[in-house]
Amino acid sequence: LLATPALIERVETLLLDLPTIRPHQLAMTTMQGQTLMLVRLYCSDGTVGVGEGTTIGGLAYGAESPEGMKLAIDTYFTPLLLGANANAVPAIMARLNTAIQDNRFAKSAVETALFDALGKRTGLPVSHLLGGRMRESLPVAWTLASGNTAKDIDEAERMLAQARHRIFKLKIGRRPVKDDVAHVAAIKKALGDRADVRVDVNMAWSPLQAQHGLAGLVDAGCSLVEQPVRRADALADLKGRFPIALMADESLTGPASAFALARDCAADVFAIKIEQSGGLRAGLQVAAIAEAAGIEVYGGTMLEGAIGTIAAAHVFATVNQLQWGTELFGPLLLTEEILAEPLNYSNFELQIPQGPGLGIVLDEDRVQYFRRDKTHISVG
Ligand code: MUC
Ligand code: MG
Repeated sequence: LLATPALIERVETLLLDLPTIRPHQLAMTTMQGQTLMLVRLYCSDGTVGVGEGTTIGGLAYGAESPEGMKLAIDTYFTPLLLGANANAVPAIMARLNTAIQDNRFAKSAVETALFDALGKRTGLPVSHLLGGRMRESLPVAWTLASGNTAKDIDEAERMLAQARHRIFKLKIGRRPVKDDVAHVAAIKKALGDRADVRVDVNMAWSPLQAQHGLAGLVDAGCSLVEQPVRRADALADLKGRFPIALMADESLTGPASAFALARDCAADVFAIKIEQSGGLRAGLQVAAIAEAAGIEVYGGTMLEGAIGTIAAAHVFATVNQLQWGTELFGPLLLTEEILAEPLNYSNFELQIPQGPGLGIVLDEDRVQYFRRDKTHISVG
């Protein structure tokens, strides 16, 4: 089956704009919607692979934006992809990594599309192409980020009642530290042992603020704090000083940074994200470094839509231990469905699809409807 090359004949990129169910407030921005950059690879055997790139608040989170990814793929990735043998995923990624610096989110989208096509070609789910599954479903956290304590408690109660989530990540770092700590304490008090409460500071605290913040979070009953400070050396200074798990997110930009963080004992937990790692296999390399270093693992999100979420789910299906579960809730933050059949979130978990490739089918009419450029609208 794979003896005959499947050549990449066409590369298509498009931007989809989708509203969020409510404003999503983080330390650095408030999101009202999400933009998905989709890439489709059309191969000579008739298979088509799809991948997705997202960011948070345009350029608010990092150096890539959906528009920038589209431009990079159209201008610089496409000439390297056209005519390449789509079966040789590692060779294509090596070629991209040699010719193109950084652009990790765009590379993750392209590698997702390559694996989706390879899976469709071979009849195997992406998780099987990556070595096989440890689990068939993933625990999924929900992010409380309405900006209002009472609203967040109501939202958490609804999630618990629906058996959708019992792990809650609170976005803090925008207000004074003591107000943030009071917000976390109020939510944890309301939810008690029914829920695990964690926070993400998105680098907003200085090292000194973090000393106060972590002490307060311990008293509030919070189990984990994600990236409270910007610098990796400041993370390392905090580690082990408070009885709360310290998780690296923004500091983790792929295997080399994972190695440095592990060497410097800078985190208890790694938030592994396929986009931030530079792809699916790079994400697995980060997981391998974590395992070797005795660092625990969490399946992170860049608030991807269904495609990026399921690509990450296939990766997290294969990691040995996933001590902190995942936060693969991205599609649930969007008002609009772009799949023919929605993802299955039930019993606090996301079921990993069984079909070939990513195992999902796009609703093409809806994809076309939400396209930013609307080139599908024919006049007359
Ligand atoms: C981040 O910083 O982890 C994940 C969940 C969420 O609400 O935002 C993201 C990004
Ligand atoms: Mg984070």
